[in-house]
Amino acid sequence: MQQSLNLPPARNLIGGAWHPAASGREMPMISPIDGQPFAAIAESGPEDVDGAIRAARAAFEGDWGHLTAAERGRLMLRLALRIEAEAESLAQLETRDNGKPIAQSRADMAALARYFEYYGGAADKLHGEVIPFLNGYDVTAMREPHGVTGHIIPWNYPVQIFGRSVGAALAMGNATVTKPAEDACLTILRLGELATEAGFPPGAINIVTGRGDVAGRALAEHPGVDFISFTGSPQVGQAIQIAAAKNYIPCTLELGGKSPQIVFEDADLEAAAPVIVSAIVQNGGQTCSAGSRVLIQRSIWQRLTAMLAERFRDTVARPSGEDAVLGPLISARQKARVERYIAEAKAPLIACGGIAVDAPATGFYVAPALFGPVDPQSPLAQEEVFGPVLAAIPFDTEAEAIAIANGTEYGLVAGIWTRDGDRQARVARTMRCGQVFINGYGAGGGIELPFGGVRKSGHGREKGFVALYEFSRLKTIVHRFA
Ligand code: TXE
Repeated sequence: MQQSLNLPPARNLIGGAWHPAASGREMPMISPIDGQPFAAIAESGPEDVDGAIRAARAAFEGDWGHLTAAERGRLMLRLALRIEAEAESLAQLETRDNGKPIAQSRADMAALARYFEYYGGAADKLHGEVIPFLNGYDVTAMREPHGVTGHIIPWNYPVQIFGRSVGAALAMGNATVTKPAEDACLTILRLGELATEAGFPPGAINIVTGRGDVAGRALAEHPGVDFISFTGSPQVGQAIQIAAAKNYIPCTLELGGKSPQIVFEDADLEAAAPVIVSAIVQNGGQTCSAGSRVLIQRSIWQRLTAMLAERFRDTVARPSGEDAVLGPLISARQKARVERYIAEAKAPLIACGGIAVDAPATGFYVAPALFGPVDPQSPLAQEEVFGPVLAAIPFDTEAEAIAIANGTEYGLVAGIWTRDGDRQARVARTMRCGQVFINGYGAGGGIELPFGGVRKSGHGREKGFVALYEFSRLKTIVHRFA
């Protein structure tokens, strides 16, 4: 099993070479499928992070920084092809490391290749401007890279989040240091190997593994970093923003959500029901943009909850197989967290799914659960569970639906289901969040679509062309001529 997985070394990628942690320490990687250790990673400390940041700075001031935008883009396209060629072995590794069903891992690898294709193609497309000013002056505003960018990445979509943030940063010419999550990071280490094979100069892509509160913290607080991209919990996001403020640098924060889907009585329920269920079951509900609340107009409450219940009962958590849709959760800690929300739910359980008989008892499986009617102010409707748990909430009027939808501290994504075109436009504009889907739900949407939140869901936009503005800064050059 292990040989066919193509395991990366328990080392950090620093300056183009693989180094063990300076302390020599390693930490085990546990597979969520059976709860057993199957690999190891370097348990890095501040000195390893410091080495990676120095290597990135040297690359930025050296070979990498001297490439033209077109040359950077070409390297990224070459990496996209390497990823495509290795997609199946990367997907197998991801499923073992993360537990997600193999179909989801394959989709993640396709998205990863697409990120490098998209941002590789965009590397030489972001132009500056010439600004009309006084006579005798040429004024240009040009985009330039920040320098060394830090990327702190969670375990739920390791390669997609690497693709969207490191991809955009590289396109703009930054040199990068990534600290992947200790719960799932092996595919990111493999990517480091593929990037070296694709010809990236040493130091353009550095990867340092280890604990968040040690290696992650060292990266966030290091004065040698010019920009931080963070995806993870609000608590850590706040610490990242404070660290960034202390160093006077910008950051993007993507911190999850409690995203609503509002279903009005005139909606196409046959189309809505499967999408609503998959938006909370996909990746075990461990998706920042999971549709974790469904707001249902009271006149269709019985009909739609019955349709959702049927699908929940049919959904079984299983060790990955070709047709699996729900796998284990990432860790014993995450399983305990989700089970606590289920046990403490004050609302009636409408339906739950199952756990397959061949799922190892030591794995981190949780059966999906549908609750309702849920009090919109209760923890189940206010807090991010990050598991396959859907809170159904009834409403009577459009105004009430909007108030409930916007009534949490989060604001990442919203879904609206109605055939009424005026209502579609009206409600979409009132949603306090970064992305709205009408008669569909894309769980984060495509690579081309700007993505990010408001308030506790974070700030800044990644994905799409606009991310290139985040990962670069503007310099105005005023040239007086005679
Ligand atoms: O997140 P953490 P956890 C939410 C979700 C989940 C909860 C906890 O609700 O249940 O957060 O998950 C690194 N300085 N999301 O504990 O701790 C860590 O190593 C610097 C939503 O896994 O925030 C990892 O690489 N870095 C989310 C990353 O931060 C630190 C995805 C995320 O870990 C650090 C994940 C520190 N002090 C969780 N402490 C989303 N937006 O999709 C940890 N890290």
